[in-house]
Amino acid sequence: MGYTIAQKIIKNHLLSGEMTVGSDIGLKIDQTLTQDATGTMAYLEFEAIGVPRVKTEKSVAYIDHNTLQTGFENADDHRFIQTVCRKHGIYFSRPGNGICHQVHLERFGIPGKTLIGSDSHTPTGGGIGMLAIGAGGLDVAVAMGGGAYYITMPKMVRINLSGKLQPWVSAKDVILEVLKIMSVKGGVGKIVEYGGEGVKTLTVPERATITNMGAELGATTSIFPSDEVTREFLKAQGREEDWSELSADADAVYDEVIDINLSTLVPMAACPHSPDNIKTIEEIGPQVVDQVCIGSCTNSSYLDLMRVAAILKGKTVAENVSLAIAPGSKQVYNMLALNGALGDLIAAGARILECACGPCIGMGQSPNSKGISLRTFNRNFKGRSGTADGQIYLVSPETAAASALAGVFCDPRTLGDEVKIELPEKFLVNDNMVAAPVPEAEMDSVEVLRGPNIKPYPATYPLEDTIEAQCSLKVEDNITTDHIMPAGAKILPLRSNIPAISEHCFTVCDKEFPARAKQMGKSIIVGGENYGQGSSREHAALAPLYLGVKAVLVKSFARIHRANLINAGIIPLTFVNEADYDSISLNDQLVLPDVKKCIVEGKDVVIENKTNGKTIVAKCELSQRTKDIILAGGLLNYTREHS
Ligand code: MIC
Ligand code: SF4
Repeated sequence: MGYTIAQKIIKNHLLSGEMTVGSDIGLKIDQTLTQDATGTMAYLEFEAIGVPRVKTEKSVAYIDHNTLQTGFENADDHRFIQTVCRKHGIYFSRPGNGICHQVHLERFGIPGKTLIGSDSHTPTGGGIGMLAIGAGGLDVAVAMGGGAYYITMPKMVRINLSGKLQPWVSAKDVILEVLKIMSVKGGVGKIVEYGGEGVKTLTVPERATITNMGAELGATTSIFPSDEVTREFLKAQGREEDWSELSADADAVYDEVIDINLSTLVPMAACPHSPDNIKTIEEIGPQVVDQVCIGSCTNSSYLDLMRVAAILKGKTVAENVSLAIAPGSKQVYNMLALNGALGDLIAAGARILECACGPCIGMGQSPNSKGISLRTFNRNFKGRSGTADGQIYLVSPETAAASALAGVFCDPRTLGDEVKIELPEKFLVNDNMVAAPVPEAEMDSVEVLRGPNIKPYPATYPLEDTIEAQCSLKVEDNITTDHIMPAGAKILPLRSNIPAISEHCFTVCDKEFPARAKQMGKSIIVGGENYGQGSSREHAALAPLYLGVKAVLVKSFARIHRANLINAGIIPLTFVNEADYDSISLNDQLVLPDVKKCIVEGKDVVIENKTNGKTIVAKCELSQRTKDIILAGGLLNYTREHS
């Protein structure tokens, strides 16, 4: 039996476990990346582990999220990350150099290698044939220290692409179609592989748009083969020597196969408030638009922005629309500046932002009240834009640009002749904004600079025999990490200060939650399906940990968040009988008798509801390693105990 692309990479990096679906496998990690919003915590954790120099082939820290410096916090954190990197062997991509995933794809990604990143869109690297996975900061810290990265061996999904995209239909429309088919929880426990004749019609940046937004499927990662198209891209980046061929064996076996004919796709949008709420632009009709934002790690490549510039050239953005554009990297920005396309964007009235995440994470450009905002981004969760009642639609750059001119939703196919933009034979390569670390012999000369906003990792304790706690919150299905630990310009600067950021935990759902949880001392959160979907931010586990949450009991979990809960020492429980969800209410007094024994013995956990007298059971499916982590009170304690 042959192997899929992902299985081949896993096989080459397998440190422990069996490659059978559902078993815990440990992978050797070749490269890591961090960004600044998760990075400060990840490097504090790396310091706590105590390994002097990173043991990966390449580790890169990017500054791209917290770039709005409205107080000292973000600048202090950047300085901390910069000095930690210089000392411990990590490359530092300076603010202004671009969004981690875009820059990593351009400059560092290598087919066949493993990459983990403290950001859920790390699978962007799958566009170049890497096994690239989003993880919590602590997992990244452990991998930097040379430790394995553990995942559950996923199922394999094959998406067969046939045909060719029609003019004005974009890679974004491909992933929107996949989201329509699979939904935001359809990818949990799976790796999505692309194959078929249609693959060779897609460039690397287009493939990366698709693997990037595969994060919204809840998938472990997504991956394309590495072929001649990949070689051309790497050659144009001056890195042809990094190329190697990688494809699935003809007799590889997939658990699920989906066929998509690219020729039949049309421009689409993900409507408020979920990336899988898909309609065609035609179906939406000519509704008035207030704002258009172009950029983010999904759609800010040279190709994307050149297409936008060609559409806007010589025209003016509609009077009722504010158009913001953030190029994905310094390479893209600089090339647009040199070839005149930037001038076309400026002349048309675009508000040009620095190359960073910006509006995607609510760092500025929040839309007006009830404002309709078309964005080329990947998430449209409620409130994420910074405007609680903002109506966010996720679209392709072509649809975004056409609509910015029309002032209403506009199907770009109505624009007439296609704009033909080819990938350049040579990208503008200048890595002057990537600072190298000092040689190991000089590391002692580097002082790590810490600002007053940096507070230590919250205290964790070994698991108790029995837990008595109250239900501090009850939430519904599809709760995102943006609900649990909101981001945005006001809250993101607190990422290195868990006591302060905890005050915002779950406030999107219930303003009283932080105070109530603190007052209860110990508590349990109850939720529905796909709990914790979205980002990799471990703050969505660390803030509940700080507020005394001992267990989270839900119908099902999203992968990264579940791992982050375990890393924080919070017990992840799922209902054996989903109907029991109805038998727990806010403030109920719950007892988990002998929970420690149940976990050690791998038995179901009994939950006695003292308030209504009902008893239910919950599953706690853990491998030996994750059991040990929970028993130790989290991965940091566990790593210290095992090193
Ligand atoms: C996001 O898109 O939600 C983020 C901000 O990039 C997060 C990471 C974070 O919260 O810092 C992610 O996707 O992991
Ligand atoms: Fe940045 Fe948005 Fe991409 Fe997250 S999804 S890494 S916030 S651009």
